[in-house]
Amino acid sequence: MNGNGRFKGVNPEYERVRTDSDGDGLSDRWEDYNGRDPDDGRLQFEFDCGGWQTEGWMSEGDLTNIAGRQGFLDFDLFAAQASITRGGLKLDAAKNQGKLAIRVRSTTATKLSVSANGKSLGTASIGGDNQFSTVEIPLGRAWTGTIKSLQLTWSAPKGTTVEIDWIRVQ
Ligand SMILES: [Ca+2]
Ligand SMILES: [Ca+2]
Repeated sequence: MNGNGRFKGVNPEYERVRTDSDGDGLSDRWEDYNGRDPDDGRLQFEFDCGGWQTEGWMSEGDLTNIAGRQGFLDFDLFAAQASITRGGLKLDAAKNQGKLAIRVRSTTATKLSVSANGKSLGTASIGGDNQFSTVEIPLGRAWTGTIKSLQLTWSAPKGTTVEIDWIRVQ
């Protein structure tokens, strides 16, 4: 009863036991249902799947629920600093070269710090005009081997609303 039977659901409980051939944290079945490539090994989060809307991202305290409208994550900061994390990855860094790009907006000027496997990758500034823009973090020397986890830490005044459209390597 591992969710590979007659149901096409994307229940998170199924995702724990389904095979993820390319290590992007999304099962082969999920990727098939949602038009992704289960063999590309690419880091890609779009948040456009209603059945598993956060695509495995979790809040790490001091945030509201992160599931936003279809196609987005959004949350309010309960403190001046809070994080969202994505574990369960087995991404080959060599297949994901370039920049980590995040399309995001914020109601107040926000500093974003990004870590992978607990090591800092870099920071970016998001304007406080609540307009979507794409911030890019070059993937330097800390981005190597197998990427198992990502952490995005947001620093902004308490009450700031952040909305993420997508996260990709490009
Ligand atoms: Ca996958
Ligand atoms: Ca994939």
